[in-house]
Amino acid sequence: MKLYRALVVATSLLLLFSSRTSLGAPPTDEEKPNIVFILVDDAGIGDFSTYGCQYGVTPNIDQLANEGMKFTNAYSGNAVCGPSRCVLMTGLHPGHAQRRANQSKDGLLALPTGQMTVAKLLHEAGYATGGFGKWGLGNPGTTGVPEKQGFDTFFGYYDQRHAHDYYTEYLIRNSVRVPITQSGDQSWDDYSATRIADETIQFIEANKDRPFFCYAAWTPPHGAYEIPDNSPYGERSWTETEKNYAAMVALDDTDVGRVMQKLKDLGIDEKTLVVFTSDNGANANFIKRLGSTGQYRGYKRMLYEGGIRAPFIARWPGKIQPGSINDVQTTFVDVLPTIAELIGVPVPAGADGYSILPSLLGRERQVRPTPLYFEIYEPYFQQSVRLADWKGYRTGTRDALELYDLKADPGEANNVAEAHPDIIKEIEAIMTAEHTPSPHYTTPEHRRPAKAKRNKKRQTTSLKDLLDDKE
Ligand SMILES: [Ca+2]
Repeated sequence: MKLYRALVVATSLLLLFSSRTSLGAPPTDEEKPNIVFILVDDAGIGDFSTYGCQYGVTPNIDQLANEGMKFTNAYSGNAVCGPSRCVLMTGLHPGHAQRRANQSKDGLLALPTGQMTVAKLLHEAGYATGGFGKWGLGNPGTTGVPEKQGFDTFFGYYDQRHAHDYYTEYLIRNSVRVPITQSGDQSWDDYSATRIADETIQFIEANKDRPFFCYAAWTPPHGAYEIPDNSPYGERSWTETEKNYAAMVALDDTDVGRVMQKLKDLGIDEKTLVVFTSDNGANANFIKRLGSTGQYRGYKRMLYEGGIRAPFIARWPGKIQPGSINDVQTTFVDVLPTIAELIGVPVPAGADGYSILPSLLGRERQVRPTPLYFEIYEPYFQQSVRLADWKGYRTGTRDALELYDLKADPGEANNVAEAHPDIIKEIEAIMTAEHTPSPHYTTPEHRRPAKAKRNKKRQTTSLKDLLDDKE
């Protein structure tokens, strides 16, 4: 029997077991936890000391892991901002999701009317819903704005490019511009991340007496690599960009500490599930000196592990075992079904993921019932599949598939495709089945056109293109 089918059979049994054990009476309002979902932008798994950061420490995030559960096989939604956030919000994997690159043939796509989102699910269940930071799934005037996608309030950047400006003249609240007075000295008061973290904390305080969903989609350490004070790393013999980037990771850690302190001061930290993660792997600029993608190959925009491996930590006192480590394979696609189970509502039809609540609550050792599938259309079309410990990767739909054994080779250094034709066939079939064509993107058969058809100008993506981070 093929590995995939064997896995499905084994895990169907597990799911049957889990559905018996995890289903009970739906939680009452009193039992519904608050949810604080902290999503930082472009930080790699190697930026956090609990995951082995080589250049610095993130003590508040370490503490979150020490008091909660740390996932060691977690992935973001995709390898770049918009597509990753689309997976997170909709519960659709990258072969089904609307956004498969930051841009498309039809420009910047906005989430459509009628789209199920995590925020709508929670809003309909009576949660106060607030988002703070970068949205990226619909600009003002479109159907995709957060206040039409389940948020009572959203404060920050709607447009991804606007989010590059940390000393902006305005931020946006529910599609209305909020002027930011710039003193001109690029102080903390002028810095957008300060405002956004302050608003995050104010929302928590304002909603302390009712269930709330706080989506803290903070922008550091995404470029522009600017921060009023890079002093934690100011003395290092690094470039200013590297110092600023590292200081921006440290700022995220400080702000995690501020949120946790507020939850404790309000006496609600025991009824709050806090999740910390990042939307995609680190930018290529930070892999060499800082080791921001840890032991993994690749970086942001690549479907090698370095582009999609994510820190993922969850803390919920009395429910999640402190200091626990979980190796279940999970991606952002699982957030929507997990939250649905958590609040006792049915998983919306069409959702691709699985609830990892049994893992969070320590009820069972889950094994993922289906492979993990990713695709992305920038800088060129790529697909990847994680099937147990196998990792398949290819560009185009007909280019040769690379195969790695992640257990023996987490750095994807040794392509073992030739030795495993059966696994290759299986993964190719999964890639074909999970990829649904989208009218917004053209799917190439090959990364580069055949020689005879190739234009004089070679259609390659240079490292410079990758480093020139436009979104
Ligand atoms: Ca990002």
